Amino acid sequence: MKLRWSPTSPFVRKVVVLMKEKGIEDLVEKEKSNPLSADDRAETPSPLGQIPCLITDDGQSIYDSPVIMEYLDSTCDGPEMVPASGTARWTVLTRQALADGMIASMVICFVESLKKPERQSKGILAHNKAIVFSGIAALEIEVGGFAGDIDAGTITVAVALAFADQTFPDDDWRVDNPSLAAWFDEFNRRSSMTESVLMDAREFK
Ligand SMILES: N[C@@H](CCC(=O)N[C@@H](CS)C(=O)NCC(=O)O)C(=O)O
Repeated sequence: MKLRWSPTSPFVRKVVVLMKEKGIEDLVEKEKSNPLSADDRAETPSPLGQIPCLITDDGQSIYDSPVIMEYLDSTCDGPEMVPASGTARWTVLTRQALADGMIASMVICFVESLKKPERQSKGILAHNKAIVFSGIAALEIEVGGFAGDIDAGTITVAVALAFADQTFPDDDWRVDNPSLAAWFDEFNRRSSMTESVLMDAREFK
């Protein structure tokens, strides 16, 4: 299998953390792709041109990150990351969707930040930042229910919180969300997280 990959993408990072947690990283060859490069986007088999995109051994393209995670979970050995059925399944997938939405809003903030200051939209930045902090407030209430779980939901939450530190360095979400902060502090020490820290997309060539 091949993964269209970049060390700058939080959506790719989710997949990488899952592969490390399942112990299957060796099964997947990483192929570098810069999401800011039109040439690289054209080479990605997804018609959306986005990463992550997984290419299976028989040539099937699988995207986006939740689908790749579920594919790897259901076809490879290792601890289960997406429960197969029941309430647990919908809880994990919904938690993943919440954190994915937060990441998508932060990607919008990042793209906005690439513009000259006078061309940046304060409205777009404020709206998307509010989405992220609303997600964080919801997770602060939920965290007692998922502390200790390692699954597609908690992996995505951890990647989103790490990306919030990178996206909003001057707004420490930990101040108003102490339980989530304590959970993240522990999760973030896992080798799957310390070995997959993102680099700034502005520095990636
Ligand atoms: N919903 C997708 C989002 C993927 C995504 O937005 N990837 C970004 C990189 S972080 C990308 O490839 N952007 C390039 C583009 O949209 O042109 C997922 O979960 O995989």
